Amino acid sequence: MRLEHVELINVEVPLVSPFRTSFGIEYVHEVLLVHVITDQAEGWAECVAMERPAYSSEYGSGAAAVLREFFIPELMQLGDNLTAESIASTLHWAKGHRMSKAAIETAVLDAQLRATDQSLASYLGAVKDRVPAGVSVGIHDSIDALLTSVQGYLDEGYLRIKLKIEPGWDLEPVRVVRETFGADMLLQVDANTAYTRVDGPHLAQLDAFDLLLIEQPLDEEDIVGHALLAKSVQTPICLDESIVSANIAADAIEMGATTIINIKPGRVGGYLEGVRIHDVCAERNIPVWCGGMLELGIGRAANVALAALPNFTLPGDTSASSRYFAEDITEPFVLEDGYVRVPQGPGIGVTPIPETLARFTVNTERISR
Ligand code: NPQ
Ligand code: MG
Repeated sequence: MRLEHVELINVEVPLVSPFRTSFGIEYVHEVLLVHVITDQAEGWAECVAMERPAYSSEYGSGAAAVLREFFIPELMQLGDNLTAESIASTLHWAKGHRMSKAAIETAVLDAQLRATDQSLASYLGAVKDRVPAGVSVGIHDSIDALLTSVQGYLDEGYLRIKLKIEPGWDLEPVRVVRETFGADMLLQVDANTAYTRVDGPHLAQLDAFDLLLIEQPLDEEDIVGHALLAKSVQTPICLDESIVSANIAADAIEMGATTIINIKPGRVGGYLEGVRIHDVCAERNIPVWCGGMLELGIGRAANVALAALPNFTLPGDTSASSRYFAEDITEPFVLEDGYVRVPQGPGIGVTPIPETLARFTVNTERISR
């Protein structure tokens, strides 16, 4: 396949409500889309870098820069030799920038699969045609407001609730949600690195609430700290930010830092590396689930395909589009009895609706061979 043109498209889509985590609050979702035009087909991907480097060191305009200046020209120079499977090794010289690598790899993979009329789900090894949906619930201004939100998501049919926590918003909201909605509800928490190693005894108080897991309590680089914490907390520790490759996943498991892993393809450099993490975890009896980065339909479609692999045994943050957006740029993903359907069409199975995409687009840059 030959890469002829790449469009870097900046879109801004309003959120249905502000989303607050331990690292900040977002009101409007600003995303970089990657649209590749090859000699055989077109492909789409969504770069999951946030506007600001708050979740990880990557951020939207930086992602566009590294794609424009380095990755896209290098892949164009491959001429006819481009395949999705060769991208990671071609760009291996470049340190980091995994979200940018994931975006270009996924867009090329989408084009390649469309050219051969295969779905991403079947290519990755999916074994399900629908996946259970969890929902990530932001930090609220009051317990009452939180309870109203959680009640709404349960009414919609979400099968698992994840509460965002931080120091000052942890034991009490978790206790009240557990007591209000009962022992049967699947409940977990995500700290997005808001705690430190001395917080072991504090976080151990969450053990009373029968949580599925505590996600990423400590700094992304503190894998040893998570191994230490796991000794003082009964609730399983699940790493998100720390797991940036299959090798790191294997090491973190070996050290006892994580007994469940959140896989986000963007964070680890793409869906192919995501599958490798899935396999590393399956071999070690470590369950995985698919994380989310507030994806639009383009990114959501690909995540749902990945979440259909066999070792994704916990509900993911694979919510319906309406969790974040009143209007998506693709046909929206909807909840059906708490599940989201796995796209079956070629490639990621969805494309942006041109008029809708145009309305949310704030800039388009075209890079040609
Ligand atoms: C997580 N996601 O699991 C992330 C964090 C997160 C669904 O909880 C813009 C872009 C805002 C990406 C806010 C969920 C974001 C973002 C939070 C990712 O840690
Ligand atoms: Mg997380």
